[in-house]
This record gives sequence, structure tokens and C-alpha cells, in this order.
Amino acid sequence: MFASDTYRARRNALAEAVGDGLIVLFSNDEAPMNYRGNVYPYWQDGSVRYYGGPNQPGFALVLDASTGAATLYGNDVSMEDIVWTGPVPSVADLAAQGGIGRTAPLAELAGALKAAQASGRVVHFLPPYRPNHFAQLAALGIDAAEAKERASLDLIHAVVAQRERKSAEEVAEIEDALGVTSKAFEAAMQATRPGIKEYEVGGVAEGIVLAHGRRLAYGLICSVRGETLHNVSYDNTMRDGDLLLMDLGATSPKGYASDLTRTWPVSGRFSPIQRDLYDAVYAANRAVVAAIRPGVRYFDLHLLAARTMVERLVDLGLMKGRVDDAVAQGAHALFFPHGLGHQMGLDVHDMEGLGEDHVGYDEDLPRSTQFGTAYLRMAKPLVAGHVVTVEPGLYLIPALIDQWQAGGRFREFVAYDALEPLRGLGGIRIEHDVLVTDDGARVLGPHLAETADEIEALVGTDA
Ligand SMILES: [Mn+2]
Repeated sequence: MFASDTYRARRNALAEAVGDGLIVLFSNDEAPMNYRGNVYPYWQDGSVRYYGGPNQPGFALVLDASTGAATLYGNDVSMEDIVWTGPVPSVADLAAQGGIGRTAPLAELAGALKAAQASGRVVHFLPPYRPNHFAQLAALGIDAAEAKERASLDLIHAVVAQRERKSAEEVAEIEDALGVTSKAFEAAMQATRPGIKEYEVGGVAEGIVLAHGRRLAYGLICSVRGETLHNVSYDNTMRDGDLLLMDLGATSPKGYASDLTRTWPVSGRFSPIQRDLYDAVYAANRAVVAAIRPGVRYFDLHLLAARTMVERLVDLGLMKGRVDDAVAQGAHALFFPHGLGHQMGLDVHDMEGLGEDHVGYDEDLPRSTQFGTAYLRMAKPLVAGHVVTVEPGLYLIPALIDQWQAGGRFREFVAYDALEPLRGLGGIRIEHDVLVTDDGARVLGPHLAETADEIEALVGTDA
């Protein structure tokens, strides 16, 4: 954990922003895989960690917004627990690590919250997403069906405003995670060769993460079918001529995420058209990074990425017509059907559990309903301290091409005939994690091969 003063300062700022009432943050309980004693690897809620709660199940952190006083509710372990899981710090020790002044048994939580409600105080809580959150809210008389809608908007907005501005020590954590992530990518590129399975490369990458005592921040994507955006199978045999797309993030010691994507040729050499398309994606990535600074709307960066790629696609004869018109009408989404990126921090899609629109949008900019741009998770103006991903991509999705072509969709912008020979090309994405600074941007982490030449130099060699 960080120094306890860090958490005390964060809680004081939160209490001040919310103003009155009680704020309750529920920890995540263990999540059973198939029965109670066989659990998924433990993952604590990001806000609980951010405000100084322990990285363990079975706690609730209550903050009195009027006084700033914090109480950690939890139970000390029994001898039986110690026999099976070993000694763990006491609740008092865990509270002290987070600078939390008071502890109480978990059994007293519902009573304390109900007493506050009875005396007319508001109990602020974040949107629940785990079964134990719903159960704890049910004890306050809040039905599961309405629990999400009854989450406190004041609390959500205050948490987002705080967590989205990363401190120097948080940025250092993200860069630490990126260091391990880069090593995983380099090992994966070097392990790639025709004739082996995707999981052989994915396993090398994941092994590097584990061998550094870290975990994946989200499910690995490692596929020659990169056009399936969240492809989580790794069974394909990689062939000469395939492009392998890998999207992997690791955690830092204090739980911060990284999120990188690279795409490389299985053979070690891009074909001419693969290189042209790779360069188009890379140009979009560079244009966006160069344009990042406080005050710029991320929405406009998304459109900049789209325009940059469409310009190249027009040059390559795969699209036609006026670039601005094609992007305004959404024709680029045939190739780029997702958003440019998202905020990143303790959660890889930072705070997505609080509601994407609360994190990525403001009242001046409603979410687009246009196919493709509707998936944009971040749109609002950037401020110094934001950490965002920049991850433009180009994909050949045969089913989508067929549907649009059959419907005559955007015939004025898409050269459908020219796409025929490219149907099996897959997907290309290049992703960086970027800090918004006072006057621009800083790409975080060590340099990892990113130009087509750098990628070719690394793949399948012992560099
Ligand atoms: Mn990402």
C-alpha cells in the first residue's frame, strides 16, 4: 500500500466533495468457480483499494462525510481460518495501514447504516456488481432490482473526479506494470513462428507476467483472428501470412493495470498490404498521441484517428469519396468499429463499474448512437492527470462486410470489390497507455517495438 497519509487525504477530499451522509464502500467477497471453497483468484474493488481498504474479502469501509471519520468493518480471523489459510493481520492492523481510525465487527455494519438512515442521513453507495454487494444492500432494505438506480450520483461523481486524476505515485505504478508487460510482449514476439498454436505464444506472455509475481489485469487476447474484438480462444494454429494480435495487461504491486496491444506477422515479415494497413493504424496512433493535451475532447481524438485511417484507406483504394463525409456518416466503422480507448488505473477500464457515461462523458456531450462511435467509452475533454489508452485498429470482419455490401451500405465510400482479396487478413491494433500532462502527453512505460520495422526486427529472432 501507499503511505497511510495518502489514503487519509483521499478520504478527506471525498468527504468534503460529498458533504454529508455516510459513504459505504463494500469490499468484494471471494467468487466461487464451482463450489464455495474453490474460488477465482481474488480481486478487490478498485474504490475500496483507492480509499485505503484492505486487499481482502469481508470488509466494508464507512466514511462519515460530515466529519471525515472512517470506520473499517470486518472480522478478525478464527483459529480455524489460520489453520487453513495461515496468519493474517488483524482488522486493527489492516485499518492502520490505510490510516483508518476506527474498526468494528462486520455484524454491526447494517445496524449502523440503518440508524443513520433512521435519523434522516443519506447512505451513499456505489453501483453494486457482486452478489455480496447486493446482499449487503438488501440488509438495508434496498431491493436488488433497484439497487443500481439507487446508487449515489453525488458519490459516483466525487469518486470519478478524484480517481481520474492520477498522482505521480499512481503513474509510477502503471509504469511498473508496463515494464513487465513490455517484457511479456517481447518474449511473445520472439516465440512466434508458423506451425505453433496461439496458446503457445499466449502462454509464454502470461508466464512472464506470473514469473514477475504479477497477474493479468484482464483476460488475454492472443489471436490470428484479431477481427473478433474480444476473442478469448487461443486454439488456432498460426500460419505463414497470418497476423497475430495480442492485447495484454499486467497488474502492478498496488493493483494498477496496464493495457497494451501489438500486432505482428507470424512469419516475421509483413506482406505489402499488411504493412500498408499497419502503417495506417500506426499513423492514427501517432496523430492522436501528438494531439493529446488538456482541454482536447477525447471524442475529437477518436474522429482524428478515424480520419487518419480513412485517408490511408482511400490512398490504398479500399475506400473512396471525401474523407470528412465518410467519417461524419460513420463509414469508417466498417474497419474501425470500436472506440479509440478509455481511462485506465486500478481498473483496466477505469471505474467502468460506476457507469461508462459517468466516467467518459459529461453533460455537454451525450453518447453517439452511430454504429462504432457508440462504443466509445471516453469522450469528454482531457485534463492533466488522466491516463488513457490510445488504441486505434483496422479489422476485416467478413460477416460485417457481407452485411453492409448486401445492403448497399456506404457504396459511395467503400470499395467493396477491393476488399475481396483481404477478407482473411484479420485485425490490426496498436495500443499505448498515455498520461495527459500539463502541456501535452507522455507515453507511459518503456519503449516497446511499435513501427513495422521494429516489429519485424523482433519477431522470431533471438534479439
Ligand atoms: Mn484497452
